[in-house]
Amino acid sequence: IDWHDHSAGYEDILYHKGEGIARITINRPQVHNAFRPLTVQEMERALADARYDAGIGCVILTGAGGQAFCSGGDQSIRGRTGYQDDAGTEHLNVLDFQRQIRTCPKPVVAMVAGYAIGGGHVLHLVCDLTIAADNARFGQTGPAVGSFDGGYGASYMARIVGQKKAREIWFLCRQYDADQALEMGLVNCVVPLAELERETVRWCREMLQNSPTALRCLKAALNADCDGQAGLQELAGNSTLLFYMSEEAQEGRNAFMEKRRPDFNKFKRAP
Ligand code: 2NE
Repeated sequence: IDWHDHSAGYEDILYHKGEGIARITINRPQVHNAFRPLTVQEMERALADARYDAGIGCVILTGAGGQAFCSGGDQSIRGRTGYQDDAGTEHLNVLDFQRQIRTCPKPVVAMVAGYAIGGGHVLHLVCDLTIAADNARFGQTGPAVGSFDGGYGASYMARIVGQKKAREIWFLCRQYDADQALEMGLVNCVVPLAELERETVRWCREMLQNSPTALRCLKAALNADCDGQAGLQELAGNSTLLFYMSEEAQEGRNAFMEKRRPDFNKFKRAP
């Protein structure tokens, strides 16, 4: 793929676009792509850009170096209440980014080589699809390092792998290889490391052939099943979007603007 570099202005990530795909790469390989607040802020900025770029149909999230997708929060800057930025303010802003991935109306695909561990594991979990290299290793470390993710990291994980397995993953802090992850339903496929990007792009291209509105509504529908009223809001927002496109809805707006009574009688009621 002919990637165009949009990384200027970013410090902790690389950002590329090509053929309707945006690729966000965590670029801190010296710490297995652990994130600090700045890393998360930059991923948020890039994902917002990808969302609002009408030329982009899906997003790849990955890590640089081939040895790690992401190893979670950078423990060297962990303070009393979160991860410290340069001003000393402490954040758990990765939780906002998780929600941003969920509510992005375009598919977000995790492309995982090497470690997806701790908060990095939860990041791949909340992506819509995960394509794993054969060197990928998955797991949670929270209870071993004095942390946990009781949000998507717990309940959404349990929806994917089941309650017993989710408790095993969290309570024992083991690591699982790519084949074990595939067996648990944690990833969509496993390919040799050398094939990882080619295969991920192949999945993206297939999705790009399909109706973007259908994908958008399906993502919202699948989210709604897990996300309570926020999920219903997201799904309902898509209904509003589709309704705005109809003549019936436009009649309401037009009548208001033309200061007349709307004529909804001309629209047939669907059975
Ligand atoms: C990922 C893992 C298992 C890899 O082990 P190994 O032995 O292959 O590599 P090593 O030597 O541990 O790591 C290489 C370098 O990366 C740093 C290491 O300290 C080491 O640095 P040097 O000794 O070469 O200077 N590094 C790796 N992960 C880091 C991290 N997360 N923060 C800072 N430096 C890191 C092994 O490295 C590992 O277990 N890493 C820690 C995983 C972890 O516990 N992550 C945090 C979980 S909590 C979390 O992410 C979280 C949350 O639970 C809730 C909200 C927000 C965040």
